[in-house]
Amino acid sequence: MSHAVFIGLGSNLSDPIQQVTQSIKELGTLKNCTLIRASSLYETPPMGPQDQPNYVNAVVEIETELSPQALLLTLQTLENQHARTRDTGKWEARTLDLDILHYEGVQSTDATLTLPHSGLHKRNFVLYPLLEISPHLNIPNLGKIAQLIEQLNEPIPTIVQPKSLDK
Ligand code: A4P
Ligand code: MG
Repeated sequence: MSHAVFIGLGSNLSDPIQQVTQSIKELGTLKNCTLIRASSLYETPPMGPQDQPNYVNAVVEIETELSPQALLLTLQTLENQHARTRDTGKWEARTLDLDILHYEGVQSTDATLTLPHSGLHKRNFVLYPLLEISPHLNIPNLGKIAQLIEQLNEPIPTIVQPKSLDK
């Protein structure tokens, strides 16, 4: 059975636009996954330590037959293929970060996989791309994306690469 899943992408090292563009393509070629939609690419100031470059962020929707845990492992493998290192402090610069934002029908408070993602409603670089690709999405226990944007009350980040029509 196939599930709708939303994934957040972020990068602020080693040509972030290319890192994110390339990994959107790679997400579309994963076994048991189909890329449904990809947002524009947004440039956002770093959340956390400020002595790091701006990020490029985007969100994609996929359909997958992978379980949440199997998908997490698959995404971590993809991060590693992008030379992602994990020996730095919290919220430090990275080549590629792939977070599962929402997995249809699944809620979990497990620290290894929290669903929906614990930061989803606090990040304008997640909410605006989500609104762009799925304006009617309703997140369990949180609400509709437009409402979450209104509650967060932060401006839309700058689009650095508009959504491509041929995705
Ligand atoms: N984990 C739990 N739930 C999830 C989930 N829903 N999706 C666990 C993915 N992973 C999840 O992640 C740490 C652990 O979270 C994993 O072992 C997994 O089991 P990580 O990718 O190894 O490390 P991380 O990303 O540094 O940790 P963290 O705390 O998840 O950071 P975030 O929340 O990803 O934030 N500023 C801007 N402008 N844009 C950004 O994208 N990103 C971060 C990182 C900081 N500042 C940013 C951005
Ligand atoms: Mg992460």
